[in-house]
Amino acid sequence: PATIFLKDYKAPTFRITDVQLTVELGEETTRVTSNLSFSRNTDGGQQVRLHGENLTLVSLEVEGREIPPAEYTHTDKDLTFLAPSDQFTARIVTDIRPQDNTELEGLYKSSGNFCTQCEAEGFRKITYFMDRPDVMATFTTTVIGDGSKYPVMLSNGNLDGHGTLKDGRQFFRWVDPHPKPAYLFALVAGDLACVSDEFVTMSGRRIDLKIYVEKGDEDKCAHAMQSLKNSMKWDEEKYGREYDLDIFMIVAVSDFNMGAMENKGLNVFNSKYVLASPETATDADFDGIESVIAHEYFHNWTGNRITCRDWFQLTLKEGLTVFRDQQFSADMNSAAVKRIEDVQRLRAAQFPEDAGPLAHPIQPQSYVEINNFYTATIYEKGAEVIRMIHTLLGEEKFRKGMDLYFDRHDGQAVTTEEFVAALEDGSGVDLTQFRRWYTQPGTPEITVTDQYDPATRRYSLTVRQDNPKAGPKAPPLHIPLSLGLLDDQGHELMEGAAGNMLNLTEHEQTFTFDDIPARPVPSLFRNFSAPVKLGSNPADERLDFLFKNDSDPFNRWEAGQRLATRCLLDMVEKHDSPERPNAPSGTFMDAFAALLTDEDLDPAFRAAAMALPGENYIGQQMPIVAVDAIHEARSASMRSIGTRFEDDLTRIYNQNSGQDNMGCRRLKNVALSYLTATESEDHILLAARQYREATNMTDRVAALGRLVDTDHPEHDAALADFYARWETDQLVIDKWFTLQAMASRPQAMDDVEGLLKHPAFTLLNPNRVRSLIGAFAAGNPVHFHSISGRGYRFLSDRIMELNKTNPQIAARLVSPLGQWRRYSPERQTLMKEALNRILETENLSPHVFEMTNKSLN
Ligand code: HT7
Ligand code: ZN
Repeated sequence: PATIFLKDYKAPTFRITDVQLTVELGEETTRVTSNLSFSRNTDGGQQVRLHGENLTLVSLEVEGREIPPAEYTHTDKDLTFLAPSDQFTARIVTDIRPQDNTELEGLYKSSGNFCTQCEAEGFRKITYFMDRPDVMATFTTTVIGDGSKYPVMLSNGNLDGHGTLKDGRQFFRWVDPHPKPAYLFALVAGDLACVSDEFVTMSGRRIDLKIYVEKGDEDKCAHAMQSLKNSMKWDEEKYGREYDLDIFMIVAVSDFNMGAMENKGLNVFNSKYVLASPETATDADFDGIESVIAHEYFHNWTGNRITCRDWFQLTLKEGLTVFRDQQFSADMNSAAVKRIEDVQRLRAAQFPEDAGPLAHPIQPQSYVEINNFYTATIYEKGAEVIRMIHTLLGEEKFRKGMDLYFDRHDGQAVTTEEFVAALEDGSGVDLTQFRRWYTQPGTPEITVTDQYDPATRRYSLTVRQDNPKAGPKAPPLHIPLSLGLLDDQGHELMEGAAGNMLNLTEHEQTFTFDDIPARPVPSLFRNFSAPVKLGSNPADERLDFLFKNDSDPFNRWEAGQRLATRCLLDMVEKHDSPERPNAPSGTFMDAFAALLTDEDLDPAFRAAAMALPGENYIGQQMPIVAVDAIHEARSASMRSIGTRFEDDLTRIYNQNSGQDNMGCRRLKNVALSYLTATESEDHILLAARQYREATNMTDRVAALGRLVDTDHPEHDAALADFYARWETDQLVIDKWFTLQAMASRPQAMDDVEGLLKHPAFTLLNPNRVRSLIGAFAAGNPVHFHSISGRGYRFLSDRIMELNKTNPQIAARLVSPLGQWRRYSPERQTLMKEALNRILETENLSPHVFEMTNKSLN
């Protein structure tokens, strides 16, 4: 397959300025009639090339004249003809078969309803078009079909009319006055229920809000609707952005490749990010819904009104919008806990990506298949880059820069360079060096040494940055280092508890601080002020001190995690030696003990601080991941903490039971995880009781998760009960698959293979694939990396099967195998064997080819 390069970007010769689309829905054939208005954009000849895939061309007319086949060229990828003049119209009729579309891109069917997914290049599977984001047109869409089967017919914009045609078919006409690229087109038709509300904008306009769901799910939309209203209000208050149509619609579908899609005025959502009730969704699900609803809504300005010039600019809209949704969730909930979760996510997905064969800058230079570039780097690292701009400019100047960006580029398709220039011009802050973040891959590694001279009362910090992935000659990045200095009582030594912001711009730089009465303890990169790895490892005593005293909650949590990581790594290192410890160090245990009695802490923060780092994270700290030793060290630590602090943990468990509060539930369930780790009968029965008596899904799933890892009779009983109880709720059954996919008990691999044959399992539903196969590969290190190679074969077999029906989803499963360099030689061989098997598959899609081929590098 061909590689596409950023350097080859050329503006289109012609633009399409208006689209009049008629879609006649059929059970066999769906007919799409497209009336296009073209106008010249650049010099460059008369040739017009339209993208098109899996289409049957019925007819082509230009300026009202039917064009005979001799006058156009037609391949399986495009349609080319000559423009008669600088401005002209064309009418193209095509037939498609949405009912056969298992790739879930273009127009397809989900649970009997029609829906679309056009980002990135799906519109070309509906009709011939200049399917590139810098071609922006107004759209009028008429949907026609059988009103008894599809009473609801939706598209982008405002409703302009509906009725019945002479032949009895129903039609709905939608007009979207805002020019948009084709990737934001959407169409939905089906027998759906609707939940309505309204929002009055800051200028007093009344907006209809509609959430469409399958019948019977109406009672699970309240949280999504409230999140939408909160998002609309927040964007007005924080960024001065008002909604711009008369109606905002969300449709929940059960077959969806990603989380959701920001189509103009008609967002299509994976039902996982809409439907929730306390009985069926966990607290984490509720948070996920809030942030995804906000994310898609915020795209209306950062993505839709101002879009990307080309797909190399994807982070322009995605990084910025993730940053905005993170800010929103931080404002709605605990900002500290939100920041911890965002950093955990970055470290879990983006850091390995940036250190492995699939590393790329947030603005890539080339790609084979754009769908493979919806990555943690583009999204999560992209958001960190915007956050650093926010930190460097400060709240007020950042807002000025954003205001200028919106004013200057409204209605345009732009580059990240234009974004940074607007931020620079609006704020007056020079971002010349900062721009390197857009083109350098890799996670910078920071080493810090400090010195204190009591005679001069001068303290100095020498900070060094290296980025091995970017190569030894890579120029230094501009890195904001938020710093606090604490005295031996834990008091801040510098103005303002938020600390000082240092600008690290050289490879190595020394910062000095005068009038420091005694050697301070530095608190570095407060609130995780830059997406870097801190190499230097302070002594346990210093970490313990920061854990107990730092006023920055992120760094307080971080110090605890570092202390825990150090202990766990020590246990791993001594795993095969006679002095193998079976518990974390005394310093860690004392710090943990302090948490158990600190009632002043926010319960959610306390829960986050009490949780041990996960096995994958511990593995990331080792040059070669010692899979089994890590698992044993972590399990032994859980067990020893549970045994040593049984009374305190039981007290915390009891105190926080029966409270209708997310933080309390989280804290209680962390306590339960330590208690059950002891494997004592009493605590297993406690989990079983919690499972049975739970009044919400958070508690039920937390308890089931504990039972799934045991051989106790309650294991089978609870799993059977859960399935029987929720058999008809697909989102809940996904949880049932995931819990089993992540179990570490010895027979878990047999269980996972057996689940493939379960009647509820299907490779055609992406949520189900993620719930079993994705969860196994990413969340079950012991079995996935089993030295038998069974886990790798299991994954590669599924990728090869999925390659035939849904290449996007297949390709997304490849990356765990790409981490082979981080494992022992035996595992490396097996992982590469699995990758090579995939590469030898017949009819390999470009999606899977690109991911597999790069993963072997
Ligand atoms: N902008 C949306 C991306 C998306 C997508 C991309 C590829 C294939 C399917 C997809 N569905 C949605 C989602 C977002 O970031 O908001
Ligand atoms: Zn997005």
